[in-house]
Amino acid sequence: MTPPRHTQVAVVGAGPAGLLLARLLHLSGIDCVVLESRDRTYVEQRQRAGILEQSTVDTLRRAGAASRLDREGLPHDGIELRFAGRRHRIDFPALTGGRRVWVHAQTEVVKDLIALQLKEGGPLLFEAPVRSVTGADTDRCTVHYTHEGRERTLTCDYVVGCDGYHGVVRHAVPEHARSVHERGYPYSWLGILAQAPPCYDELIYAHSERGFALASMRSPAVSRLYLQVPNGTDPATWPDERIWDELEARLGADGDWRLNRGPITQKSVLPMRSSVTEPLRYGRVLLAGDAAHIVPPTGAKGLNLAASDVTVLARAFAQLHETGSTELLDGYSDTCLRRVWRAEHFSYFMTTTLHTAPGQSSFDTRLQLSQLDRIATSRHAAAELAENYTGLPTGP
Ligand code: RFL
Ligand code: PHB
Repeated sequence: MTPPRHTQVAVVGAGPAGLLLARLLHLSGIDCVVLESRDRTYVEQRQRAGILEQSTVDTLRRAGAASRLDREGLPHDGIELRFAGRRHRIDFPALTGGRRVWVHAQTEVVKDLIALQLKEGGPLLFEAPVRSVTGADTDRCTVHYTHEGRERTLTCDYVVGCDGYHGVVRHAVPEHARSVHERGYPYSWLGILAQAPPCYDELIYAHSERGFALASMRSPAVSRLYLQVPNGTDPATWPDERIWDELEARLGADGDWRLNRGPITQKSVLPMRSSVTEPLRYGRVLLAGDAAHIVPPTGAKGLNLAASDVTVLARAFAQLHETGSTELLDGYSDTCLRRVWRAEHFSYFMTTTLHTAPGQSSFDTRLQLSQLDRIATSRHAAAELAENYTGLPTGP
């Protein structure tokens, strides 16, 4: 099949942001073409997020992409904080007026959205890397990409960069028109996937003198676990037994608590960064998801922010399509950035409260423990965490 030469909306990137946007546009009768640089297997296997907020689940349901999520996803009504030998549960519905989250792997969301797009949606081209986008400030943009060894172009009314943190679409915005706000962290996560039943029925976020640890899951038979490690750590220096021993030491709250050990099927080190590129729109180019902002994973916000950006954007394109009004599109950047900055703050807060920085002073550790004690003893402090974790409703 010859790829189309023109479309209404060109979507660059087939991660959760690009795929969900394409689905929502299809449901509004808007033409789009999705261009993805990697192959389908790679995109479907990339291990990433595991927590979906209520509003992400609501959007996936509205998009008709939640049947497996509704069968296999695990609703969670709380998380456990462990610190200073104490265990404290945050009860989400009680603190937020009924909101909760779902444990459901990003890989599964992506597989279902790809299957729907290929069956019902517009063209989705894999192994089609976009090189550049031109004409952002003209009436019509051009996307330059490669497919099956040939240089191709796609003209469109709008381009949406859903091409992740290392994407190219943001470079279509001149440097004078964008600003980047960034922050690094002096630690990374070693993440594993293990064939072992989860050690607990909710997620455990643990502060410890040895560093942060997180116990999550993918299913009743598969655990997903993370350990804080120094930046630049080679996963090969962490044999399986060392990982299990360290997880047990950091997560253990009392003597009789045990982790379920099992074969480790995946092991990788993930650096952490906070970054926001502003604004999210320049002329006919828009940015969504990790292409515009990233957060450290401690607040479980990245995928959910990507989903809320494209929910707002799809509504704006639907308004334009139906009424000719650009009102929502003109407000897209401001609407999203408000939520983005809230999530940036929450992710930064969770990260800096739970991790131990190299050379951290005893003063800073006492402040962290005081903050955790406050969350454990004040309904207001716990509600603040619960509201942020379960996510704010998607406006406007
Ligand atoms: P993605 O998923 O990076 O997808 C971008 C896509 O664009 C393609 N691409 C290009 N295509 C064409 N031409 C080019 N020039 C291109 N350049 C890039 C890429 O191949 C890719 O397919 O961005 P998107 O869609 O914005 O989605 C963002 C999420 O993937 C990300 O925010 C989350 O995974 C973050 N995250 C979490 N988020 C949560 O909400 N809850 C969590 O529990 C959670 N846990 C996590 C996480 C991220 C992690 N890592 C690996 C950083 C846990 C981890 C370990
Ligand atoms: C995950 O299950 O991968 C996960 C859960 C919670 C986080 C980060 C990652 O904060």
